[in-house]
Amino acid sequence: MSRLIIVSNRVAPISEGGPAAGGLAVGVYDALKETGGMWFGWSGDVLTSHPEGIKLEEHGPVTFATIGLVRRDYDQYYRGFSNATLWPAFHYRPDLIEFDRQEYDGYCRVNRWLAEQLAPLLRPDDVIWVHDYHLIPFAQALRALGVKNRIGFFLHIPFPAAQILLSVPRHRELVEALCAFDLLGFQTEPDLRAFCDYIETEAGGSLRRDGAKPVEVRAFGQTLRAAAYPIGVYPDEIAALAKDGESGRDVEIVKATLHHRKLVMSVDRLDYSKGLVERFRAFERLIEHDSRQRNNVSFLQIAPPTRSDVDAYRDMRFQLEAESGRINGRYAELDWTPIRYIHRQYERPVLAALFREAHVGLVTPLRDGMNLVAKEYVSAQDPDDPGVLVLSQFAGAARELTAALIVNPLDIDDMADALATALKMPLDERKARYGEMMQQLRENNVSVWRDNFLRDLKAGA
Ligand code: ADQ
Repeated sequence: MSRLIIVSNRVAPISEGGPAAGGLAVGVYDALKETGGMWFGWSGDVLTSHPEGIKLEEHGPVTFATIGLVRRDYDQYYRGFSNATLWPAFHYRPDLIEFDRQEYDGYCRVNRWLAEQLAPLLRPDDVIWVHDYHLIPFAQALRALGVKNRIGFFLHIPFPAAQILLSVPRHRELVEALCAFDLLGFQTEPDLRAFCDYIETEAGGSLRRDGAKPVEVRAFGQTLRAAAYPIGVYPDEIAALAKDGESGRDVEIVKATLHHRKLVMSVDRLDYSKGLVERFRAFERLIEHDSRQRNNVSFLQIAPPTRSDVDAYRDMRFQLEAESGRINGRYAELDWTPIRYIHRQYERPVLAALFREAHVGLVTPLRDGMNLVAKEYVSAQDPDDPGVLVLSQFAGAARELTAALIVNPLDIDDMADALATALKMPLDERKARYGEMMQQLRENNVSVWRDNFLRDLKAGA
């Protein structure tokens, strides 16, 4: 059996291969354990001088291969082009794009350097699966080194409409680099369509569709295939974690401080794509318009800061702190704080147990490739008394979780109305919506995502 080689910007710590880990880490690690193989990527360390070489750690049939980055590489490849240019552009925020030619050069240079580190470790029949926007030029870099293996790419974030992508300088080079992969995977059909549209209208390429099979793409002298593979979770494992955590300390504290009030809950990385300001205002609108909700419902937002060395993230953090302070100042009572806004990471079992306590999961990104929190919230519910998911139409997950209350995250009233509907939804309706979504989550769990992608990647050989 050929080995699987996973390449991603960060390598999940080995502890994340356990039951407490996220869907992606577990799904990918399971596949690695089956076939044997390697997970290669940045160690997360920022070094003062170039590393001696790759650090290899064997765990059964899986090798973890990691390497540090020097400060300049980190600044240009990771903080710069990946997170200050590609991330905003791909999340439909051209107004936030910062472009610097040296950062772009650094991005390409680090991709080439990473490819040079990996190439000597490869065997001829290895299958290589590269993840996410940090590594768009990776296949091109491997091909330049003579690597002939099958190489697939999965984009975890949205692929933007052609008119947005045109605002990224060097967009054509990026799409040409994508065409060096054998298979491209996107989260949803609209992402796939956006890519295909660019190929036809901007790259002068052509497409061939054959039923449900991946689309065949011809562009830049290459032939490759592309399809949508929505990423999932393991819903039953999350349900078990949530149930086990019911009597945990954190859950007890939340329950005790709620005093039987209802709980609306959100969990996100602190990112401008997640729509947090609009969400705070929607909660404010709910308590502003319906005074009976005051003192009857609390909103818990858990959002650990990320990428705080990128300006747009710092600005957003200040804005959110000001908004939550303003709303709490306006409505709080001696024994009630409307918004609890917490900047920290929680263990997955604790999050799952808190999701189970929450009457409403409020997941309203302005754009999101998929959004696993929406899937985790539904999975964690008590089947006999499930909560209600309020979900943005712009999360990839909205295409599958159609039994959620779907909202436009820019329409504050729409979100406030959905919150009011969710908070008073009768048990029968909650159960019916939950049942429909759980069935969908079980049918398309993270193994299905991974197996479909790897089947198509190998089938083209
Ligand atoms: P993210 O943008 O990070 O992922 P998401 O899909 O919600 O967004 O996944 C985040 C993961 O981190 C979830 O498993 C969540 O439980 C966890 N998490 C978030 N906040 C946390 C906290 N405070 N403490 C602990 N854990 C927390 C990118 C894309 C998404 C896509 C995923 C997977 O942006 O659109 O769904 O990859 O493909």
